[in-house]
Amino acid sequence: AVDVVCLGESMVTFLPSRPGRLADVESFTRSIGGAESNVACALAAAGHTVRWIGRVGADPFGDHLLAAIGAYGVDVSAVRRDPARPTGVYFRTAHDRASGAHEVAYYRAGSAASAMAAHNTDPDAVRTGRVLHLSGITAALSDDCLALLRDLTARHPGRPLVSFDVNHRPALWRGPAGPALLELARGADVVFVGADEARAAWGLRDASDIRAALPEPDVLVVKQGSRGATAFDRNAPGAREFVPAPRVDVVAAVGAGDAFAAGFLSATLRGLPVRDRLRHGHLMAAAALTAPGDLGPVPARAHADRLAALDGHTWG
Ligand code: KDG
Repeated sequence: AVDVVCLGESMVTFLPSRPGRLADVESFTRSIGGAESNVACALAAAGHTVRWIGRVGADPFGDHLLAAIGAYGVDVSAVRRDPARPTGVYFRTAHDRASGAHEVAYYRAGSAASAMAAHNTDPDAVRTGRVLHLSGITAALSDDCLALLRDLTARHPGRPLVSFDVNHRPALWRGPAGPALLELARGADVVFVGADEARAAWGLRDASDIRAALPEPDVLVVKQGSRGATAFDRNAPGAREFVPAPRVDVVAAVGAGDAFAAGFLSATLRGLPVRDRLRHGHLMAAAALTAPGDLGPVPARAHADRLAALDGHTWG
């Protein structure tokens, strides 16, 4: 069994060569994106055994994703190729330091990944990890994808530890996302949600309100942007822990949440206490925030441990 299985859509990502609106930028560099495969790559780079399960087209971009994700050391052998549907693609703008705003253009409706369903997903490949990591993005891709996530978050004995990043993407939902995202989060063991997402999807204001609405997961992590993150862990003394985020000069914010989840899950697999899980989440996020792509360079484990052990100014 591998440490972690991540399931979701991966896309070829086009990063702009300069700041500006999508309507104005003329050239882009090809890269890779997709929340769950980002988590998979970061965890593999951090030394874990990881399988990514997705569906890509039988096209050159599908070839590229398999090669690029495989090059991180992620097992891509359970990824299916779809001869009838294309690999998803997305373009985004550079981070605007002044406003923090960015534009995203998805070309993924009807993509190969949107055809993921229980009947074409190998159940052994999905369930034979210690952790199964999923996200709310998949739920928005199609009815079949939503049904697959419902299946995978159903509680039953012997299932892997189910990790769920809410990843609210309003642009992908045709109806309201809130109820489905809440239902899926309730079925998970570890949940990641941004305070901004919880406000947009569920109208909830602070970490305590979010915990009150989501009491089921053993671990709930509320990410409070540049301020830090709060974890509620039913099995930890104190049950609630806040760790401030280190201050960084943001180059690109996209992918920081995935990096945070990877750092937190890596520390979880290593049995570290909740404070250190949060610190490792912040460190991976800082690496992603200070790199232009959706995936940042992952610090070596010994290096990350030294940074996580720093006190004083670093961790407030
Ligand atoms: O979390 C980063 C992702 O948003 C990005 O890589 C693309 O998966 C993606 C999405 O659906 O927005």
